[in-house]
Amino acid sequence: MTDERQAAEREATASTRETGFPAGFHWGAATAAYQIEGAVRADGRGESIWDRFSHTPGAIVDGSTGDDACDSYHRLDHDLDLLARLGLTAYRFSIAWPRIFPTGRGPLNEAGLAYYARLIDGLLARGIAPFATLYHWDLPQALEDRGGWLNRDTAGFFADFAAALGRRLGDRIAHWITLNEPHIVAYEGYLYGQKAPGKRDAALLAPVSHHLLLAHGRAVQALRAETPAATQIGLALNLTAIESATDRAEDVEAAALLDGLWHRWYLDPLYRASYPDDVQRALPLPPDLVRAGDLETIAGQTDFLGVNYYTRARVKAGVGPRPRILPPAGRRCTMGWEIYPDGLEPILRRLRSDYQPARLYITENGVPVADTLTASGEVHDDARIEYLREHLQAARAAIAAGVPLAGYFVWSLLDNFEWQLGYTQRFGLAYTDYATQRRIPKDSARFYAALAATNGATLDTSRDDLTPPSV
Ligand code: IFM
Repeated sequence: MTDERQAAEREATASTRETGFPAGFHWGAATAAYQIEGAVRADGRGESIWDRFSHTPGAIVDGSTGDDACDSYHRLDHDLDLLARLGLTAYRFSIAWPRIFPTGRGPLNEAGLAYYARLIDGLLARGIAPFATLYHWDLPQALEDRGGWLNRDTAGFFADFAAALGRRLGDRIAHWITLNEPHIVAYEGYLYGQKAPGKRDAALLAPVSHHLLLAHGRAVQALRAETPAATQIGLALNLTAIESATDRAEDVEAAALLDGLWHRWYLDPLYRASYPDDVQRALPLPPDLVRAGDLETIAGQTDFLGVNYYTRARVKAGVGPRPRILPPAGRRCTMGWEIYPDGLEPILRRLRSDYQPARLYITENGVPVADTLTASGEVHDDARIEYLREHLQAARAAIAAGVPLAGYFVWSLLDNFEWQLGYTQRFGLAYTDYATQRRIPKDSARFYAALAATNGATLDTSRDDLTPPSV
C-alpha cells in the first residue's frame, strides 16, 4: 500500500472513530429529471413515456403532469446555489435520455447536452461531486413505440446513450448510476400499470427485468470504454425490509419468495451471474430470453451498489403462490408506507455478507410529510428530521459493523412530481411553492446541513442544543 493510501485510510479511521462516518463520506441529495426539470419542450427535447403517460386522463391522481414540475431547467443556478448553501458534498441527478437523443437514437441534441454540461460544471465549481443517473424512468417515447423494454434492442440503444455521455462528459463525472430501481420499472410500469408505460401483464416482468439488467451491463461496458480508469459505475436498487409476519413455515417461505422476486432477481444476476432457482418457479424465464453471454455481461462489473430504502413489507402466505403483504403495522408517512428505520442496518449487512459489493451508497432515503408553510415563511418538519436521524443512525451502525458505506443521499432536494401521485407528496429538504417556484429550506434542511458540515457529528444532538448553519 502506498504512503498516500495509508495516510488516507488512517484519516478515514480517525474520522469514523470521531463521528461514526468515514472521512470523505458523501452527504448528498437526489432528484430525477422528469420530477424536477419541467421545460419538456425546451431546446429540442423529445417526448418521453412519462409525457405520454401523465397526459393520459386518470393516470395521475391530481390530474397534473411534469410539464413544469419545479422548473429546475430554467432555475439551474438557483438550485445549484441551494445545494451549496446546504453544504452538500454530492448531488445525484438524472440525465433525461430524450434531451440527449430526442427519439432515443440518431443524432445527438447538443442543446440538451449543454444543459447537463452546465449542471455538472456548476456542481464542480461549487465543490459538489456529481452522481449522474442515466435511466430514471423517462424512456424516449419513440423507443416505446418500438416495444420499449420488451424489445432487446433497447439495451443496445441505452449503451449507445451511455457511450455518448461517457465520451462527452466522462472527464467530469466520477460516479455514474446506470439504472434507478429496475424492480419498480418492471412491477409498476408493466404489472400494475401505475407508472409509464402503464401495462398490466405478469408475463412482461421477466423480459422487462432482463432487458433492463442487460442494458445496465452493456452501459457499464460502454462507459468503461469511454471514461477514465478511476470512474466508478453502479446502479440503484430499491430494497425493502421484507419480514415474515409469523414463524409459520408457509409465511417464512412466502417472505423468502418475495425477497427473491423483489431483490434476488436483480442481485443474483448482478453479483452471481445467475437467476435464483427458487424464484424461477414463480417467474419462469421465457425460452430464448437469456442468451449466451448475457449473464456475463450483467455480472461482476459494478463498482458500487446504490440502495434506495424507504420501508418494510410484512408478509404472509397468500392464496396460491403469491405472497400477501399486510397493511403497515407502525408509524406511516403520508404515502401510507411504514416508517421502519430498523430495517436499514440488516439490509446493508446482508448485502455485505451475501454479495460483497466493494462499496455501497444509500442513493435514496427520505419521507413525504404534510408540510405547511407558516405565515412567517417557515416549514417545521420535525417528522422528517426524526426520520433522517433514525435512518442515519442505522447507517452509522452498519458502518461500525464493517459495511463499506460511502455516502447517503436524501430523497429529495426539493418537493417535486411524485409520479402517479402528482404533487400530492412533499419529500423535499426544501419546500417548493409551485405557484411562485420559490424554494424554502425546511427545518430538516438545516438539520441536514449541520450533518454535512460536521461529517455527522451532530447526529445525536437534540434540536434544542443544535445551532444549525443558516441556509
Ligand atoms: O420519487 C421516487 C423516486 O423517483 C424513486 N424512488 C422512490 C421515490 C419516492 O417514491
